[in-house]
Amino acid sequence: MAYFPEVSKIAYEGPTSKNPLAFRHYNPEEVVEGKKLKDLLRFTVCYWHTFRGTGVDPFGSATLVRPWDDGSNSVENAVKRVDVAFEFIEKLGCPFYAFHDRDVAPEAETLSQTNKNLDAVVKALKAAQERTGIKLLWGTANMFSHPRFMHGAATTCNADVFAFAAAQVKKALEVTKELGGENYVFWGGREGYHNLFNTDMKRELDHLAKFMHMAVDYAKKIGFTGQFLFEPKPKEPTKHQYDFDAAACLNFCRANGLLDHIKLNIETNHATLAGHTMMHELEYARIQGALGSIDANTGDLLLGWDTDQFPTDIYLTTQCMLVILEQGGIAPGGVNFDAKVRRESFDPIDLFHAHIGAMDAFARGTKIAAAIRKDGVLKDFVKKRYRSFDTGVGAEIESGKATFESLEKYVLGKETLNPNESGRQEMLENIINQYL
Ligand code: XLS
Ligand code: NI
Ligand code: NI
Repeated sequence: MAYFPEVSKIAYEGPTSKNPLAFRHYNPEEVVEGKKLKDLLRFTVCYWHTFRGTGVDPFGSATLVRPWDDGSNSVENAVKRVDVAFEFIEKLGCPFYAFHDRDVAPEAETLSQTNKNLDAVVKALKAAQERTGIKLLWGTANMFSHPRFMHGAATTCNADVFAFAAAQVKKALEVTKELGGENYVFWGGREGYHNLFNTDMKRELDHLAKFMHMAVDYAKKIGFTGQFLFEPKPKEPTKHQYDFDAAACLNFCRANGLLDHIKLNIETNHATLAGHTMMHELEYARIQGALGSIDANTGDLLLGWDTDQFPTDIYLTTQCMLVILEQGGIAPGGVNFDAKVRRESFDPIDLFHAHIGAMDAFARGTKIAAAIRKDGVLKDFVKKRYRSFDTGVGAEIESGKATFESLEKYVLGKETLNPNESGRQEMLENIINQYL
């Protein structure tokens, strides 16, 4: 049975194509910086927005038309959705998908029944993966929707809820392994707080560290060799999320001996909510060897919340790819479209338009970034800008030889300092525009 009968496999038709259901820039076989685009970008469809999104917002109910969904919480409905999802992902030509345990299978009254539901759907997912060759980029656990997690999961004040969360992640790791998932993600969910009058921050952070160590230990025990990813987000749902941004996450990992086990999953809309650009967050993670994967979406700068829109801005994707190409790719991570169609875009076919546009935007950004890198325009400028540290006193500073005394002596012995040079920001911005 075809759930998208009006769509056949989306083909690459080149930049002049007027067909809205074709790629203009994403040619999976095209080689950029030595890698096929499909292997470099590792595009991923995310199950929660694309197959569980309904279009609800705080002011209105569901709007999205999903004819295959009977609206029930049954396992049958969940298994049927697997067929829909894989037909969609296959027609789109996306090599990966990602999910939360609770998006793919319904939660029941008891944990044991919930696990059985999950097993039934995992069986269907596994068969669909084998049939289509589509792979799992990452799995994760939803520990924020159910009311039990109102105070958080690993940072809850209720030890029973902590235990439940641990059992849930144990199972999520098992199924991620079963499905050959290449990564496992921790996004904080409700790991944060609203008010310090009722919060023991120290205890909560210690518990979170214990929880993540337990996950790392259990993964080792069951032979799950995928990469762990920590996803920063500054706010929403809590006012203060502990995983605020890349810097906060890396500090947490470093302080708690987790740095060797965990990399970051950087999301565009979370970066901007934290008052950073995506490029800043990516570069901050990359220079510390911690850039693991990305949640590729975009926010709306006029709205102050996580709107999770599909990325279409070539300037943004170019900036992302400048950093990703610099680190030689993103594998075993990928470019996951943690994005949802607007509630006014309610037809199933809008899912295709959204993903095609985002994939094309990333493919174009990749080629633009590669051209910029090939000509060395930024690299050469930046290298030259710091050349005073290549020799003489600068080299002594960098090598650790210099001290306050030696630097004072150096300055006292000099008539005048070397003059500053222009940062040429506008010129560089103009040069980048020549490539767009
Ligand atoms: C929510 C997060 C979430 C994670 C996975 O804002 O982006 O979707 O990516 O739990
Ligand atoms: Ni995300
Ligand atoms: Ni998000």
